[in-house]
Amino acid sequence: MQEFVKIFQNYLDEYETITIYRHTHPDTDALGAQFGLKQWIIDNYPQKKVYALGIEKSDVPYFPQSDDINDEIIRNSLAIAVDCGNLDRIDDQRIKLAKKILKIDHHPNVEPYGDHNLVDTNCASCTQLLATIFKEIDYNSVLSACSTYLYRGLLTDSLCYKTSSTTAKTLEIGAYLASKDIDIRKINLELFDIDLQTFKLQTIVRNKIKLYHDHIAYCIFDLDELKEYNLEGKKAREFVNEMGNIKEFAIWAIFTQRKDSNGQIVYDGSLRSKYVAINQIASKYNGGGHPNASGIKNLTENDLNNILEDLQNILSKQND
Ligand SMILES: [Mn+2]
Repeated sequence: MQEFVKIFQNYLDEYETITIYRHTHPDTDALGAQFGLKQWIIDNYPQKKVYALGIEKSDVPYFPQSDDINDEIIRNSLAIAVDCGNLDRIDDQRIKLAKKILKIDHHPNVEPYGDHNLVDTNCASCTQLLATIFKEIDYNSVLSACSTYLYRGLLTDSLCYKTSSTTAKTLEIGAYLASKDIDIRKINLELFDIDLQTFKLQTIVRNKIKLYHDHIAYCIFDLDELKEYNLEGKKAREFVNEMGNIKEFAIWAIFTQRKDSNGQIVYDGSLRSKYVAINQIASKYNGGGHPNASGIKNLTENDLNNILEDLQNILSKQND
């Protein structure tokens, strides 16, 4: 960590203008890291100019909008990219214009695109890494607003300290941030309270769940239902996570109907699993993804039955 702190401080000392970047479709860790870092620089280096960039408009009310600046400013700046493993995924590709790039991240460093890469995969979140650096520099350098941004990222990327990436250090940094006059209750309400419509849709999903054999849960939304609930297929499939913490479910899925270009009814699906890898099966059905989270598309009614059977087969094999 000492090495990280030295590199970070040297870069900051050298540049008067700093531009900060996040990945596309930013999650709370990306936004928390970006605005937490910006706030920290404002609090600790008030004479420097610092901008948070990102083309996509964020609809999250508790993060500010991105700054709007011209290329010239970027050309004269140090770029710091947070929470982003590869350069292509950065939301403002003008990062390439900057004098130097400093990458600060917690994903595997497969693409070390920075002039320096401060990467620690042992951190549950990028915000954890940033807070660790700040604490090391000066225990008192993190103030309330900065801490609130960072704490949001820490909480969401660690799924409230539940992921396997959560360590004693994650909790230590959580305690450190909590000591900086933040409103923990308010942060949790903002992050995790859902609106009434979402709550009602969750209830609908729960009532629709069917079981295939004993450990595969699924639910299907047909065209009429999607219309009735005013839901796009993609949005409906996001409710797949509703089935994620049921002891009996090893694999769970949501399928949604749509009409293809020939007017035929086809199904798209989101698949999840607790332990067994399902991405091989997803790729057999016009899809793919991660071992425990995959998508499939353009299935016929027949495919739908077959995929359930295939999933049951890998489960049985697993249990043999
Ligand atoms: Mn992250």
